Amino acid sequence: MRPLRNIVILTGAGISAESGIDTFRAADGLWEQHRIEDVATPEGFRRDPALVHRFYDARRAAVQRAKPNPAHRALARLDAEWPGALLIVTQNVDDLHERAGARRLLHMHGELLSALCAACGERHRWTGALGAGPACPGCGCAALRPDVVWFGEMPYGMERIYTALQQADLFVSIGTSGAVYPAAGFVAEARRWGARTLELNLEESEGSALFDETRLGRAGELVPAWVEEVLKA
Ligand code: BV8
Repeated sequence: MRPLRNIVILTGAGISAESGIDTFRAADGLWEQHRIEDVATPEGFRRDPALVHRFYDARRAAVQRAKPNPAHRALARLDAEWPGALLIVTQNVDDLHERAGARRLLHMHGELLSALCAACGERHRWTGALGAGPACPGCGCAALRPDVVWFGEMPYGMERIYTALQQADLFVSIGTSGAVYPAAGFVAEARRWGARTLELNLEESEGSALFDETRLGRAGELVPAWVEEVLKA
């Protein structure tokens, strides 16, 4: 077993569940009678921008009322104390990891608190609503969209993620159903490069068979215990 130096952690909606943020499965992928896959797509936005803005404006407001939970805080502690390489790749668009203090963090599916201008490409921190078509602070066009990666769009940071997976000694997946690619393929990629793999989740996921170890339970309990274990080892 090679020494544990480089860690890659993938988080999903399950790590924010105990902060009161709905997971996608909890809403069983439905929102206002629309499948998430239909609302969270460029086609869905073209078809009905007001509906898609309602979906994201509601989530952007909810996230600002939510607080990081012990799982977010435990990963921030690991980030501060781990001497080796660490990368937290989150599929989540909330800002709870950074509000807990995580630094070595990558939002592969974008961020709710960021607006992307479809006209000039600039990104702006955004805490309010986008539904009323505010002007882009950069170019003045009313072309701001949520800065999130929709189905059919290329996730952010893929090169940095694959480089980290190649160098990983340990890959840990926390609170994700393993239903969405390319994130769901990271465990297989990590194994290909010889990493050990651990899953911390409320229930078996679609990828559980690919993990050396799966611990079932709530992230708020499993993650602090695991961080304690790793820092003490
Ligand atoms: C791309 C941002 C290519 C927006 C999101 C057929 C086969 C394979 C792939 C595809 C296919 N057809 C299409 C695809 C590709 C598609 C895809 O994977 N579709 C799925 C539906 C099959 N993927 C894409 O389109 C991706 N892009 O492939 O681009 C490309 C190539 C070249 C050039 C251009 C493009 C982009 C996907 C990103 C979509 N955006 N989010 C937003 O947030 O609104 S996805 C969104 O859903 C999340 O980000 C996340 O990734 C996913 C939901 O997953 P989870 O986070 O896992 O959440 P979920 O609710 O499912 O599960 C929660 C888990 O937590 C559960 O297991 C539960 O048990 C557990 N849990 C609950 N409570 C707790 C807990 N665990 C611990 N403690 C608790 N308390």
